Amino acid sequence: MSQRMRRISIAVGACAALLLVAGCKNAYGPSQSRSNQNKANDQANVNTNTDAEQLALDAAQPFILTAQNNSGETGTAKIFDVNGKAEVVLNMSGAPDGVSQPAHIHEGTCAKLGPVVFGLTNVLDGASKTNLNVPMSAIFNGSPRALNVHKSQAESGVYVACVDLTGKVNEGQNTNSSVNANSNANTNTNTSETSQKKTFNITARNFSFSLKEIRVKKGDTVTINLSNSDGFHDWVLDEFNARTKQIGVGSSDSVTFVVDNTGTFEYYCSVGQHRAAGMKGNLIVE
Ligand SMILES: [Cu+2]
Repeated sequence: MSQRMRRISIAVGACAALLLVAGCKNAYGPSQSRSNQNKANDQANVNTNTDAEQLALDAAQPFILTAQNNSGETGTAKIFDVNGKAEVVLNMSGAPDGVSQPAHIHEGTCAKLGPVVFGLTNVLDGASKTNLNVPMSAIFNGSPRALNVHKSQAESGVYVACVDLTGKVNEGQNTNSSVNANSNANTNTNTSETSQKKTFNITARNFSFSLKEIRVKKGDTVTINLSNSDGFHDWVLDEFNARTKQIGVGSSDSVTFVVDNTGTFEYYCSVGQHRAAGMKGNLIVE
């Protein structure tokens, strides 16, 4: 017997007993108001993020959607990991009230959209949240991807906003620059200083670097040789203005810089949400 059936039968039983004495107009009263309360709770749950979800949402770097076809509709897309699965949250401004707008992640770029890879929850009054049943790496898999919003279900052929998720994916695919920098490592001919040339070989994959920590001394000239075994990545260290090209699988690129400050500095991959997905490490300068 379902809870509701049980509740009704109890109410009916109570009613039968009470009928003799006082009638039972109010026998359903409490049951009815509880049912409404449950509905309100269900509604609230729809809009309530878990703590982990909220933290990930707050930490995620937004992709900025730009307007298309004079829609005046712009916004942000946040794509982040929640318990191993990707979640996508859109916040659009300039969206028409009460109009359900389809949204997708497509193959390709905003300039040249390919087929839909992932359908997202329709944008309604500027908001959309989708829990995709795939890991982040299924979205940021090295192929160009774009996220776009369509005008309405009736006019889904009209695009109103879009953002490229992976940037210029082909740039740097075939770079082999300075891979041999290794051979020059530690051949320091500088006689007047204690600073050294230091070279580190780092392999990138979805979503980590093979070195999580690098230790050097102030004044060192540091070379990072980045190679990529999986996905599409770069290596970026903002404080010393150092960054490799974004490279595809099997490619490599190098960057050389002088560390003129002590401290702990975070390096990371600037592609998509890779940094948030854990693609980072520390350069410690002593
Ligand atoms: Cu990356």
